[in-house]
Amino acid sequence: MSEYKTIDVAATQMLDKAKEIGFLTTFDRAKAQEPRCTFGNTGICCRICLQGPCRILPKKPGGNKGVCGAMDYTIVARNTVRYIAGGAAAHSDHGREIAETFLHVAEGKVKDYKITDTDKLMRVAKQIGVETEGRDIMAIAKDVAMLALQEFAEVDESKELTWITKFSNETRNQKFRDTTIMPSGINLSLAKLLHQTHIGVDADPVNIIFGGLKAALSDVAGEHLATDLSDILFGTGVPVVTEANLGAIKADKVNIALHGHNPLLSQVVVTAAKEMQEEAKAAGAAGVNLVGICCTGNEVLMREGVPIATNFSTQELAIMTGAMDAMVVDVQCIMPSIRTAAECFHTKIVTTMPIMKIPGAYHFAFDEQHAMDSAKKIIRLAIEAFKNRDKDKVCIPNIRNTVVAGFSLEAMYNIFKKINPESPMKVVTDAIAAGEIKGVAALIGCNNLKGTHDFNHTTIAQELAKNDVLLLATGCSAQAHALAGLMNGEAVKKYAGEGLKKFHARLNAAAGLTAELPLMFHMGSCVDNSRVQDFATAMANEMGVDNADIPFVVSAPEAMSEKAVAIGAWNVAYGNPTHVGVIAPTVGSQLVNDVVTKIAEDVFGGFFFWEPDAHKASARMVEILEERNWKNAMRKK
Ligand code: XCC
Ligand code: SF4
Repeated sequence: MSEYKTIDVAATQMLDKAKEIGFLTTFDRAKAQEPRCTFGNTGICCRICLQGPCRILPKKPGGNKGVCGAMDYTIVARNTVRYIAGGAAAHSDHGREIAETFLHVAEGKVKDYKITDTDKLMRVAKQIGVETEGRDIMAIAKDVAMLALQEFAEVDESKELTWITKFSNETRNQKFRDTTIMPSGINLSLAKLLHQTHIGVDADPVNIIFGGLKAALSDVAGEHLATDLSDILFGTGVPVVTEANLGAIKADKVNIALHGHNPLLSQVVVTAAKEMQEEAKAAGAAGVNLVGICCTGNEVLMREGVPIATNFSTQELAIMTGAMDAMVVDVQCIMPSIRTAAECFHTKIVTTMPIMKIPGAYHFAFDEQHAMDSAKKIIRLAIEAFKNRDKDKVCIPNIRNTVVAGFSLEAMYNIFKKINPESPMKVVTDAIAAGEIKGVAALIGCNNLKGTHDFNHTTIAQELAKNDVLLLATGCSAQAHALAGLMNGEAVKKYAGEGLKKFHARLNAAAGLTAELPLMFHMGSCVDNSRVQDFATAMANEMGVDNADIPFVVSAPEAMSEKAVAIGAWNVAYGNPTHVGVIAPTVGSQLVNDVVTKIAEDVFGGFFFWEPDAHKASARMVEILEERNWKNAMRKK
């Protein structure tokens, strides 16, 4: 075991190097923050108004409430749902930006983007009720764009979000209506939630949580339309074979990392890089080599097969290789410290979005009218930097693992259809009914240095696989598996139980791909958790039961970001048991904690559970799947 809190061998090597040159990484900073303040850690510190921070101090007279009289449950509930608002705002703003560009494509106003997947455009249009018969593609695209933008703008509270109602089944839609959490407009529900949690507004923790769930459903709509419109613009993922880990950085090439979340610019960088190989060669390099970090990395991996360099907690370490010529970042999960790390080397940090700048970094403002120009300028900057690279400082860990990725729901259906052309999802539900596999688990979310980097992700994956659970993955969790060599066919042989092996063998025989299917199906970035929920909804439809009855669990083994809280919350609303591998800051109020971990199950069928221990968490997930299978079997009798 490494002296550092990571299981990644390449990361360990780079942490040694960081130590040598005296660069303090996020691993050092995480240590410096210990011990944490108990009030903050348990959620009972309120900073919502300037009279605060107020803490709950039960031993002092008057100390059991905030200055305004807010009880622990109000404070905890407000803090929790404000995470959801932050997360949903991030996802949805990303979705809105894609929708804006999508509209301009439909109007013929931009030259660097086009409609790539017309089949998906037609499918989405039909699903959301846009007329397609005999109409021009661009007219259909425009209607889809307008509907997408209306999701944000709607203020009529009698309306319902299209991307919720049209992609969820009727039992869930009714559940959302009955519990008053069906949103009408994305912006409205986020603004309302901030209003609801202002000082002196809502004191009722249950009402606050329901406001939070409404915002979380807005998050689903923002994510789903981001995924749909990105697929239509850039193509829907198909299986690709590539590699992961720092060894994907090449000593003889101009290396550019694509980091962040929004594919609008990175996708164009991929196209530009193909055209600029010669320019790089003229500078003495063997070509341009792109690698991905975090979800921008996942986007370009799914569609273009760009290798993964690393995930969230180890982003600084990609720079420590000394061979990273430029790191291009857009939004979300970008540590400001990459700029400081870059100072030790020749690396150029390039920010690209108006809301995301880092002092001292280059800023190439993204503008859809000049996307290709910007992409080329960025690559030229990297080529220039390459010329200044200090060869003596280059040290790339010789670690790379084969990755088979690119499993959009469409790609998975294409495989399932070869076994069952009529009802593709029946391939999965039949295997569950036959007891071959126990169910499906989605491994999602971030890294969190309260634990050991990537340990929970990979341990839970192995444990669930051993117990014949079919695995889906997104986000930094997917990257953790890829980095560790779990996202390929070899890992199936090594870690899958007998049933899961049989299931995979059948899929492999049908799929007829050159590579064997991987232990977990990489469904994309975090906004692509909408694909995961579509998978679950399809299972429920196939089984003819409510979402809350399907053998399906979700795990965010190292959750960190506000977006992860939003995703977790809507998963619970959709009826999914949701494991979180860190203790959530809801434990400061027994009442709120009970609502989200127990009472939620009575209302939605889904619930949270906090379990930092990967083995215990896996055991609990297997138990949940078995229990749901048992109940389904009883129902049939
Ligand atoms: Fe960020 Fe999406 Fe979390 Fe990774 S998984 S740390 S949110 S990059 Ni989304
Ligand atoms: Fe304190 Fe109430 Fe202000 Fe929160 S809202 S900081 S509990 S006075």
